[in-house]
Amino acid sequence: MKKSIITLLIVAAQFALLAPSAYSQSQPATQLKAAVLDATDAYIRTMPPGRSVTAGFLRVTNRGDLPCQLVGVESPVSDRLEFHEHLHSDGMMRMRPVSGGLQIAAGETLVFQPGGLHIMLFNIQQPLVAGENTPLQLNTDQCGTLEVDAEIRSLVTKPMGGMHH
Ligand SMILES: [Cu+2]
Repeated sequence: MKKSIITLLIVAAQFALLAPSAYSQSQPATQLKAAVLDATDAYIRTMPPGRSVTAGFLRVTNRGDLPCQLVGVESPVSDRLEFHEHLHSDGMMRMRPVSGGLQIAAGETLVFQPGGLHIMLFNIQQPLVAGENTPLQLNTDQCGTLEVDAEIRSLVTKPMGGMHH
């Protein structure tokens, strides 16, 4: 447990150093193809008026021979992103940040979906326009980074009920 806390601190420190420059130059698409991780069906939701928080979803498949651990995610529209999971407790749907990263075994697919694992994006200061795309960058421990083009989808089509922060 202590080790994972230290790891998180290191990751946080790396974020602090890397975040300002992460999107200063567009990453070539070839970097994505070289990675062992493969993402599909990535999207984030538009926000209701007056809100600055939304959620993102995708499927990540590990096509390599070693496990990959997702340790963080970055976005040009948010300075604070978290992996969240939904829990049912006492008949209530709650969500909480996932601590210690997300392991994806070789050959496995990790699914972020409404009502389950998801990416929370906080402090969004710009409108999200349905139909446009926005990048998400997933950082791993030993499998490099995975840059994903996420579609912005209207909240109206599939509302994510009971979101509270
Ligand atoms: Cu959440």
